[in-house]
Amino acid sequence: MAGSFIKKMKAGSLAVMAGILLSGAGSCPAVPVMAESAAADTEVPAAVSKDNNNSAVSVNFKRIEDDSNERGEITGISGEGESLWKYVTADYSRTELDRVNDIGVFGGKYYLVEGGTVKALDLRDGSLIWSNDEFEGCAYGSVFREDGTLFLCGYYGPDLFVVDKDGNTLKKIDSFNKDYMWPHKLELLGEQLAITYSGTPSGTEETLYINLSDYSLASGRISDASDSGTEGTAVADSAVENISASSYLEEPQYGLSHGTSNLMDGDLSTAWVESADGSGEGEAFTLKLNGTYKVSGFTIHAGYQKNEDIYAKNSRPEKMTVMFSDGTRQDVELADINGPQKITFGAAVNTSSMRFIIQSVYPGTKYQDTAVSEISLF
Ligand SMILES: [Ca+2]
Repeated sequence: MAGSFIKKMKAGSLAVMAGILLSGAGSCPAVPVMAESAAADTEVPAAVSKDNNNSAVSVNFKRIEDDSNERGEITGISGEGESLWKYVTADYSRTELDRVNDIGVFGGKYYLVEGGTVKALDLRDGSLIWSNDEFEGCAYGSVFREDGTLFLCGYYGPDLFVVDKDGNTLKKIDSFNKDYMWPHKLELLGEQLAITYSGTPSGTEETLYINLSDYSLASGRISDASDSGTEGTAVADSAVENISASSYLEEPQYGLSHGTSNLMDGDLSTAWVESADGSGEGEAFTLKLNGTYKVSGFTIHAGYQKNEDIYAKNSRPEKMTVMFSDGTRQDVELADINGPQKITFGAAVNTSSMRFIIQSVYPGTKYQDTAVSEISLF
């Protein structure tokens, strides 16, 4: 496929090809969009202490910015609307992330983050009860557990910071999965914590689930009665919404484009062909589903299966890693056969996307390019 005159093209250089949205990791914006991510901000003006001694104290958080600096002004307000106290943070040089983050009121304390330090103020008089400088992040997601434990995520990390009601660090995890960036929303779901990321392999918002017993990455959400949607429904190929890829080969002199639409067109004479230098190790394509489905495995026609000759001349994937939307992965090894092969996972996975990453190849006799003619999910 790849003669010296053949133009190779990175998928990321094209916006749209053949109606397939390209949403690989390369499309992440250099400067993240922060709009609507500071969910905690909206809660504070109405926040009311759960402490009986201060049942009517609420807190107002105001961010004050000038050209180069920002600071926070926090005011405690009585039930009669009278200002009880004021706490003013230090001045911080402005960055693309807010340096002062308002967390909210819980258990007689008001919580904020300033300059990466978590602080708890006494709701009665605004005095500092404790501060913890180990977070070091900009908090765009937070949630309290009933016992006063506070969970935070930093937009640029850490992915998770856990501090108890007295200010002791319980856990800090910089990253659960290096392919998932920009966590901005936390939700407690019984024994699990859901972390929502906007920088993900699929290019769309995805959620990882953490087991709170040991802070390990779960293979998915533990289902409960409140689960809705399609989770647990067996997948069908019609659930595939779009397919993106790290690269694909164009051969304009032949009028051929080996894009991702070839992966599920039911035609063995067409194939997705990667176009990276070398044999394509590390190249990948991602199937994005229109919901969360139970996937038991896949059937693949690996290699360019137009005919025996073309199959032999091009490289075929040998070992592949399949990565799921919850960050878990399964490694599979394919046989070198010009025909279908069915791969069944050890356990079915609930997922909303699948990224197939080439780890090694059976080299082609003439071309280095690695191809896949068809893939189907079950
Ligand atoms: Ca095909």
